[in-house]
Amino acid sequence: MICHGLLRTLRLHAQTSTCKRAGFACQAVQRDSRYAALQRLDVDVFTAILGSQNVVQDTETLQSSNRDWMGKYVGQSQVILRPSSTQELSKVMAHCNDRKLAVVPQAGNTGLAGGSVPIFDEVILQTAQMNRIHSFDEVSGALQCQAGCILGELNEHLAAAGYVMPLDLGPKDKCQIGGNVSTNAGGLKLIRYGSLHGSVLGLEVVLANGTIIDTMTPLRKDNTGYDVKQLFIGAEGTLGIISGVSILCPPKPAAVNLMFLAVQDWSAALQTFVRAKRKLAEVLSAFEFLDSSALDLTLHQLPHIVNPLPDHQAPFYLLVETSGSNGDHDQSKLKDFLKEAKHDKLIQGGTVASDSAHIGEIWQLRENISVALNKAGKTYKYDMSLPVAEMYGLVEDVRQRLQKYPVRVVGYGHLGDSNVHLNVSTEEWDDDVLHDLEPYVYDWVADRKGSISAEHGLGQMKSQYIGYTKQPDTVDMMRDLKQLLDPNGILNPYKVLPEHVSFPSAVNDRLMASRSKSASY
Ligand code: FAD
Ligand code: 2HG
Ligand code: ZN
Repeated sequence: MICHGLLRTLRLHAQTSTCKRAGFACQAVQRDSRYAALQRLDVDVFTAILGSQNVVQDTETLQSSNRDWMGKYVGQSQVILRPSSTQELSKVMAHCNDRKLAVVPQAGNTGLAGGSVPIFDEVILQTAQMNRIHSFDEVSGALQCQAGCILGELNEHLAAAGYVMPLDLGPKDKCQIGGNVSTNAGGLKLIRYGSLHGSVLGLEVVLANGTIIDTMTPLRKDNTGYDVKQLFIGAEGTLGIISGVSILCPPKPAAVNLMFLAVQDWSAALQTFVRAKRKLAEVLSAFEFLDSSALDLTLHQLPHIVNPLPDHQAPFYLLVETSGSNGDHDQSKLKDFLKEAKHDKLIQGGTVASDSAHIGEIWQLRENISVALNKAGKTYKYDMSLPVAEMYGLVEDVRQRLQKYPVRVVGYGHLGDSNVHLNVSTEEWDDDVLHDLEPYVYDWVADRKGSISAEHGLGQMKSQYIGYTKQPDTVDMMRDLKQLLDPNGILNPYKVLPEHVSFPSAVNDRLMASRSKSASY
């Protein structure tokens, strides 16, 4: 029995190949003939369920919804569906399942792994109209809403009651809570509020066949068997469509300070992090970093962004935020921290922002690095979890490796979460650059037992590399779960769990050895 799974994975591995599309890797996928093509009859059924205004087929809207935020992945869908309620969504899914029409859920379409757009002619299922807030409990902090609510708008709603969402990320004015949960987004405050696996209390999910799974509890504790909602957090729309979210929100901090610090090397950055955890302790709410390459690129591409330290040149910059309930208390902690860090020569210089305009200005710099990269040209984008001491080594190594090319290698990310964003910026996609990057960077991460996706997900960009982080038996178990929940495979096909999975050579050798052993029985 055990070998069955391994053999299944081996068979898949034997077919591994990648295609090249204009200098970036994509899976060697062909449209799966299991899926039906959209017919007039389908459009009629959708129109009867949703009304004609919510079945969109105009060329301009189709073009923009088929294209991801980076302009890298472009699908060929012929129809966009916009349900307003769980019931409508359920009816649409039941029809798609009966007809074997493949479906891509799309929320704010800010995903960075190509998961939110079709590859072929999949139906695009947009959740934007499912944007009602059901309830907010000012005592417990439990918010219940539809999945299409925009993150920034939820924050505005909560502000009136003195609460805030337990996650924050650059595209907050576009991304939706359903998209956040489906990617298990990390963002800028994970160090403080933890992952969505902890703060999501319950979900309502519509399965591929239209069945509605309702776990929308406002309760923090529920140990009645399997915690089913966890399956859908980070599933990137491959197991079900999230229609409702129940989430625990923390009180909005009354006092916030943000430091922007220059440090001379990676070791000083790490020591500053340790010092911040010790000295700032419970008020520490963000610990981010960017290298000088990220700073220069962002200031160059986006002239409206302000350099917080115009008189300093340093290899690394840190954003260290405190959030608490008592300004004086936090200020005194912050002063102690800065005094020690300066005394021990950890930091070269810095500035402290305590009013919201100045704080916002500094966050703008950090939040716009990806926007600047998009403006600069094409970007090979990687999002790795690595042991924190080693994580910048990846950026240095790749910079060295790509020296011969006219590229800019940029490193930044969530130092406090051991998550580095390695970005290689080029004018145009380049096969040679790609060849030197992949699978090299994935091997680099696998060798250190890291993760090839810390927060953006696998989407269509990284799915074939899932085996560089997940073990073969785990991949097989994921396939079984997918088969159970979506037997026709209509939900976000070709993503996350592709037909062909690559494994690093060490895993391959083990699989081959185990296959020859089982063959001798
Ligand atoms: P989409 O992009 O529309 O969808 C993302 C995935 O979820 C797709 O696979 C889609 O099919 C699926 N999906 C969407 N809605 C549903 C649903 N209701 N049910 C089931 N599946 C669904 N990410 C981080 O983690 N941290 C960051 O700091 C961060 N910063 C970013 C900064 C910028 C400038 C940009 C452009 C992106 C950033 N991202 C970040 C990535 C992205 O914003 C997040 O992944 C976000 O959570 C995606 O939300 P969305 O609403 O745009 O989802
Ligand atoms: C961030 O932390 C996002 O800013 C985007 O996760 C990272 O574009 C990227 O590489
Ligand atoms: Zn990030």
